[in-house]
Amino acid sequence: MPAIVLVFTSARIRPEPRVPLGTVIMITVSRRRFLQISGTTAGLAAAGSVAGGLARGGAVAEAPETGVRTVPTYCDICFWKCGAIAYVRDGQLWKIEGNPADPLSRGRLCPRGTGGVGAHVDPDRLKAPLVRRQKRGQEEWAEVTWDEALNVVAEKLQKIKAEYGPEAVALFSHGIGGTFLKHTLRAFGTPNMAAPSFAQCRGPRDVGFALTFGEEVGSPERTDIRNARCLVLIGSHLGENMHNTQAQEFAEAIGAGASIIVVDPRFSVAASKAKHYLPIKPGADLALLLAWMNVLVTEGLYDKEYVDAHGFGFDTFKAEIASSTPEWAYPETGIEPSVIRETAREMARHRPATLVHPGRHATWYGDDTQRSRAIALLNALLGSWGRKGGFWKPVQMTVPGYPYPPYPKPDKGKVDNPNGKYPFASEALTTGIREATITGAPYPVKGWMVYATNLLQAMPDQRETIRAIQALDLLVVVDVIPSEIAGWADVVLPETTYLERYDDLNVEWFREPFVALRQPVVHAPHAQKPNWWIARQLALRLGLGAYYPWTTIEEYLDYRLTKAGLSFDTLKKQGIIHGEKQPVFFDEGAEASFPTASRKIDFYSTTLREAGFDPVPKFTRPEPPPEGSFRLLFGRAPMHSFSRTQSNPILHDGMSENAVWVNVHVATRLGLTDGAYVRLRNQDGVLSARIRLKATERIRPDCVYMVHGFGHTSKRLTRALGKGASDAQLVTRYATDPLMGGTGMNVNFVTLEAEA
Ligand SMILES: Nc1nc2c(c(=O)[nH]1)N[C@H]1C(S)=C(S)[C@@H](COP(=O)(O)OP(=O)(O)OC[C@H]3O[C@@H](n4cnc5c(=O)[nH]c(N)nc54)[C@H](O)[C@@H]3O)O[C@H]1N2
Ligand SMILES: Nc1nc2c(c(=O)[nH]1)N[C@H]1C(S)=C(S)[C@@H](COP(=O)(O)OP(=O)(O)OC[C@H]3O[C@@H](n4cnc5c(=O)[nH]c(N)nc54)[C@H](O)[C@@H]3O)O[C@H]1N2
Ligand code: SF4
Ligand SMILES: [Mo]
Repeated sequence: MPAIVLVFTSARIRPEPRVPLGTVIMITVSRRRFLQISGTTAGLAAAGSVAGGLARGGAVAEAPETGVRTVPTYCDICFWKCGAIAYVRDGQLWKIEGNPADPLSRGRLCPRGTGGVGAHVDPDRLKAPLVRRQKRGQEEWAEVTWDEALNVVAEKLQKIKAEYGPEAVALFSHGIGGTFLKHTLRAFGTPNMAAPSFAQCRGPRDVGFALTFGEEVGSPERTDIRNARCLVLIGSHLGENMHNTQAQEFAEAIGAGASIIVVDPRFSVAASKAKHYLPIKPGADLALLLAWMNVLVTEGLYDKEYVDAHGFGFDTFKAEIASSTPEWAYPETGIEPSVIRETAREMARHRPATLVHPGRHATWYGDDTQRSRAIALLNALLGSWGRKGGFWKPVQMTVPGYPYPPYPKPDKGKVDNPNGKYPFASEALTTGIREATITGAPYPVKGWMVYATNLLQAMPDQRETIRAIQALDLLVVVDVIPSEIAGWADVVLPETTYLERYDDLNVEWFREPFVALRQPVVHAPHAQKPNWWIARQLALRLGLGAYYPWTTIEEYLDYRLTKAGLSFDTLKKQGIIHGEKQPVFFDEGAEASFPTASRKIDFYSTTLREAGFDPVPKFTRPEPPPEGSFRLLFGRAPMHSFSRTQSNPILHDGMSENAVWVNVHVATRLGLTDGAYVRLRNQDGVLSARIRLKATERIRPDCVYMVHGFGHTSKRLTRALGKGASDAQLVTRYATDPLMGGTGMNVNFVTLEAEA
């Protein structure tokens, strides 16, 4: 392995030979293959087989299925949608592998995708529809039939509509499975639907890039990681953040000798692969970005030709960043001026194949859109947008939608962002709907339908979420397991897992166009039903049958594919159909268009100026933790997705609890020992569940870190209950981004208490 140069500045951090908790599968084999993405958990997966083959549960009694069959589909353990091939042996789900024909998985799944078998066999799964029998939140229900459950929901929705109008019903949903419920609720007449993937995740990034280049980064991100010669990761902890394609391309870039620069207060897995590691003071990234740009401009290292051809307002931008020198940034960031200069020059050396990764979970400090805009501007200076090794332009196949009658036009506008308070909120705000539910303004919200999002773990300030729930007339949760949000529901509807259902087509925006199919591999083991069936049955009961001219989803899918000139049968066999390659880089003939106000790359944004915001990003120092407190940071582990996989028996075995990372010198000073249980108390007095302490040199002394998604409190999640602590519980404070309403959640401070 080539030498890895580690740059340590103010923080006393040293790399640790030990692999961090939760990264057991990150085996350092070689530079090329350090990320063991493929079949590492196949042995575990094989152990998970239970009854549930497609041969069971049919109307006609069939002979038991024998032999092995394979079914192509796409994964849903996270939202990346990797193409997979599921194996069924003697009627039982056996294992899942990557589909080699799929550009997202490229034949390999991440550990979570491989562990998808566990979602099917999880004994804690919701099995039948439930109707609440006790006070909200007590998790006491009666099992009912689908007819009874859907009738209750339809009746209550009609009552809310009659009293307050259809807009008083809101839908929270995450992922492609929400498509048909959205359709039903649009037909019902509400415009209010939101996902945490905007205001709690990528919203500021997409808005920041759109304000600069006129286009969003999107998902999957349009990042050409595999061709990057220099890759800059600012917080993006690829390798722990297991978005499969990106993790694979990251390994490929390292294998090809790309220069890696990692900026993170914590020595992440990605940092261990870096040529330069910058342990930044949390929240100071914008200062670093401005200083980097200052160096590129003052030393004349930026792509002048590209900026001249495509840039708008460069001279004003240059004047604005003139004072943001590395010396100015040093006390803010803790990164020495020489290091800032050296890394800026490194980026310039490899341009335009230098990719400053835009990140994904960008809701950190409340100034996130401006920080993301600075990342966009740095890429613009390096000329990487539209260039190989930078950002490609996504392409997509044309697959027409199903022709439905037009939706009714709601009388009232969307409830989440009254009077355009957040002028650049390009998608709906979950927190805005929550606020309207609590206050009744601008108008009352009385019903929530929640699909595949655990709002109690995903939204900041659980107390506010519970307050909003208490103000509702109806809370319906569609989930696969008894999640925390299901625990508060009036009606719980059990969905089939992704391995037991069709979903809508994935007509992907990617560097090559393709369409992928999710299809049933095995039968649902109990009374669970797929989302399309639930959405359709609900529509029928709401008198909206005209919006469901098809009776089965096969009819719907066949119609769409036929219209596109594609064969449903072929797609069922292959799981994927490729479209024709198209140019995705400017040099190859992709159009260099920038749909901003100036039709160019906005170095200076008149759009922002007119809305009363800084036209060129400016740094504001984040509030430091009070003496004796630490900033709470959080992130991902390769074995888990958010709060959705901790009860999955296979993934639970891979990592059963999280730990809190604390700088070893801090731990020693506080008399806390590695591996012992502690509790965290936040600035508002909220005390966490007990969590193991990981005393390490791999984190700055001013912050602590934990993996998100643990600390479940739902009584019915028997395997996950009481294991580890929840960052979400401690996020009682958030800083709202004034541009687009994103909720910066890295603004909570905690103290540590030894567990007796
Ligand atoms: N295994 C797995 N992979 C996933 C997911 C999952 O649930 N599980 N979820 C997917 C989704 S939807 C998303 S959005 C992404 C999220 O993944 P990313 O976008 O990569 O992650 P973030 O949560 O923004 O960043 C976490 C990292 O930022 C560092 N950090 C914290 N504060 C700061 C700071 O002030 N400055 C800097 N420079 N770094 C900081 C933390 O130490 C940590 O290493 O992961 C995706 N991939
Ligand atoms: N404190 C804190 N908050 C965060 C984050 C964080 O790191 N820390 N991360 C943020 C980010 S980046 C994002 S993208 C969001 C993610 O937020 P969410 O999308 O809400 O993520 P999960 O918490 O995993 O909740 C998913 C829910 O869907 C259920 N589910 C899984 N599969 C299915 C299915 O097939 N059908 C149905 N009906 N339900 C299913 C799961 O059981 C679970 O209850 O959270 C954000 N909020
Ligand atoms: S990244 Fe992993 S969990 Fe997500 S879709 Fe792909 S294989 Fe599944
Ligand atoms: Mo996310």
